[in-house]
Amino acid sequence: MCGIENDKNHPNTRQLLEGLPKNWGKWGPDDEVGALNYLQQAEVLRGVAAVRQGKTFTLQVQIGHPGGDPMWPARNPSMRFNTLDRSHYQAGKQPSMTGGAEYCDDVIFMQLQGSTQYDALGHAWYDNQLWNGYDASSTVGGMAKASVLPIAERGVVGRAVLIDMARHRGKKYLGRGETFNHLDLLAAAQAQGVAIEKRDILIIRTGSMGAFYEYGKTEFFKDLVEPGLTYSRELVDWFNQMEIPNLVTDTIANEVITDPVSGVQIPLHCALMRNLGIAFTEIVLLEELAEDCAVDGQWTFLYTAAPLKIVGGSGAPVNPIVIK
Ligand code: UVW
Repeated sequence: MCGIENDKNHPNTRQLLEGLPKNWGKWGPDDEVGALNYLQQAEVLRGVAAVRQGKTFTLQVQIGHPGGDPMWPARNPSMRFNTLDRSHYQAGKQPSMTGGAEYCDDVIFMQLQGSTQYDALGHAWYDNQLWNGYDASSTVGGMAKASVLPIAERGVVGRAVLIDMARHRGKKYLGRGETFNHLDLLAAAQAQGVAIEKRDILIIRTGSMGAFYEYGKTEFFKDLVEPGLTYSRELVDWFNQMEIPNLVTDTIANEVITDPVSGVQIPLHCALMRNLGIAFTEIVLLEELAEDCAVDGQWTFLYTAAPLKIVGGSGAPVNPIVIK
């Protein structure tokens, strides 16, 4: 990820977020899934009740797409290699199984934030403390606290609402660095004829991932400043009051990385993930789902996601499925 030198003209993250709500301790001193605790049986049933047509959509981008993966260029691209295929049998390096069966195998080396993924709640922090107050030294050599594993063990199921900010602004894709806030989300929801309800999983489309595949990797990453949510105290309060368990977007960072007002970087990772315990899901592909919602007018559905169970992981790939 990108980063800038600390600039004395900017407040630090603690100063920026001073006095804002924190959910530390709300679900006990050992909690590692945060606001996902809001998704109890009643919320699962609310999600199930949103299913009306039986249509299904998967939201993951492809890992190893020939055009490249939509991840920060500073991170290593995914590399998948065959360790066994037909060529090994042809070259006499591998005997067929008794009876003649053959098979192929492969390995992958990838950044856990290098595709559609759940971030661990401890993925980003400031002041040496992670979600729920865990010490940042617990991240060394693998996350001992607030890793992605407890999220993966639990799974995520609930009612989700899709807010199509790009469509709301009459655009195919939001522009470079184009911002929006919770009031814009509410205006878009109203225009879509849908209400964002308390404890909804909030899915926001900017069109960014569609742009990645349309323009190609080189053009997409040229001077990239992602569009997205921007920090304000009111926005953080709104997420807290709405008890949003999970923020899902089609951008790499789920927010405009550098707050245009304060200059502080990733303030929403800090205010929403670290302090409120809201799970972050990034790099989802929403083009097909959004098109379908625009046609049938159904913007809410059952959302299910099970990130991979990676011990100590700061994140894990996931292929969310929604059912309308
Ligand atoms: C950071 O913001 C640090 O990473 P990501 O966008 O993958 O959450």
